[in-house]
Amino acid sequence: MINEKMEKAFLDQINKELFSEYLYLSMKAYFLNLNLVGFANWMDVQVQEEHAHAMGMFDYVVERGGCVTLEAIEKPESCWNSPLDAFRAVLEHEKYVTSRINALMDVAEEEKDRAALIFLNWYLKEQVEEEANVGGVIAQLEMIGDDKSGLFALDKELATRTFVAPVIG
Ligand code: OFO
Repeated sequence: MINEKMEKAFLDQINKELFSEYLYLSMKAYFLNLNLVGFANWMDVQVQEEHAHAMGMFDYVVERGGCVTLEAIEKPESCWNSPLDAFRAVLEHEKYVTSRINALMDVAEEEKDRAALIFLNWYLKEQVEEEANVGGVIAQLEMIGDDKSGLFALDKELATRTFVAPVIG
């Protein structure tokens, strides 16, 4: 059974994951408005991933006998200055999420909740992957600069990203 402190920490993180889903949905709209459908597809996959992350924790809390109380989701930004600006915001956000996962693991350590630590390992590895992925797109956007054909080529590449439901835990 999950204790109250761990339950609260997990619920807080579920809210953060749902905010991530919301943020990337907002970015999807931004890219659709720019007619960059490949970038929008990349964000759509991100939306589905974040939903899966939230639901993974939701299922975990329920499985451990906890009670899920959902809080309001913060309003995300809706405008960015450029694709590069948006992706830099993604990286900043993912770094923040990584820090929150680490904080959640700190609580699990304090509470000697080893099952939670094992479960959260998956999320930590996922954060390493997410930051690397986003960093890769940022590097390409920096190389492209103002070159429209480069942006078009990258849009085509990002259109190929597909969602694969993660096996969490
Ligand atoms: Fe849930 O990994 Fe991004 O935020």
